[in-house]
Amino acid sequence: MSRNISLTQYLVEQQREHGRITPPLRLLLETVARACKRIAISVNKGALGDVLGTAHTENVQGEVQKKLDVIANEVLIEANVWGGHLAAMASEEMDTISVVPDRYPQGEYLLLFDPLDGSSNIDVNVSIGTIFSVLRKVTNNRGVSEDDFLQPGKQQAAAGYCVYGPQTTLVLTVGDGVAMFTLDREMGSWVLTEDQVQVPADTKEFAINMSNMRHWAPPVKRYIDECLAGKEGARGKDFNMRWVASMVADVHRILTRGGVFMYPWDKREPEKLGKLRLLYEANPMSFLIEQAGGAATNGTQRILDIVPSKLHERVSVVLGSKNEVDRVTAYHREAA
Ligand code: AFP
Repeated sequence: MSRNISLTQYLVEQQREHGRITPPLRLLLETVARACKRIAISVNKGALGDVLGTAHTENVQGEVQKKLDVIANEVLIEANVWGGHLAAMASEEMDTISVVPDRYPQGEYLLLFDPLDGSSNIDVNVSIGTIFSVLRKVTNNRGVSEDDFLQPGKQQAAAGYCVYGPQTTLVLTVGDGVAMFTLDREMGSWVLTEDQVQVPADTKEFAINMSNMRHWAPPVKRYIDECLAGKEGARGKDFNMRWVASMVADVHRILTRGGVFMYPWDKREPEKLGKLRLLYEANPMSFLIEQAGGAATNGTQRILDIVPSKLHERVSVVLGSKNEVDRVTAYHREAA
């Protein structure tokens, strides 16, 4: 059982005893955690606040924005812009990067986020979440540009998410394993409730949107068909299926009890490499999963090794229990 210490104490220990983080990174993570508390308040208002429904605007992906998408994005920007720990931010909800204005000091870190993931679940009261990723600005040229963000996920300094569900839980890695913090609403503070989270290497649970089956590539269809064949089939065991349509909720389940999550490329729009975004969805989730002993590939390549070419680049995702991810990846390599 973990010591029920606060997020602040956890981060101070990571900074002081493990030398894993710098004071500006500690400030960044505490600021993001505080912003997630603020987002949770809006999310929990539901129909009692003016937070449901659409904002009647579109984001860079051409998707209609929900009011909470816009609220969450604004909360994260406003919370992080003044602290002096960041050079710039990037968001699923913004076409281009948001550079820290000259009136504030610029720091060495870059913050990327999907401010509210799972938007299709907002109005039906199903778990949603905020996903964030932290990179260092490695180029020492003056200023900051989109190119500074185009780093492979293995360069991340930290990553995490907050899931707004039956509990409000912040899940975080700074490269020293995965820690989970539950929001104590009476104190208004994050309390460490799990540390050194481990994903079981085997599982009997897969997560995929089955309605897309006819569009999948053969290796994906082969893997899922074997799961569906159960005890009588090649796998010799029965499987269960879960699909929340909130990546945060599906990944949280996998970090908690194992499983394999897949959003693969499919032939509906062949030029699109996948639905999920590399920089602020797949990379942070892959960092967390690998830090917990799991694996994450795009079917053939480790996700954290992919060098991005565009800010809003998409990617095919297979992540979770290592032995299952390895099997799906092997099927793709055999097919290739
Ligand atoms: P939204 O934020 O647009 O609801 O998308 C959520 C998501 O990016 C990811 O969180 C889910 O795993 C996936 O899309 C669900 O996609 P489908 O709705 O196609 O199943």
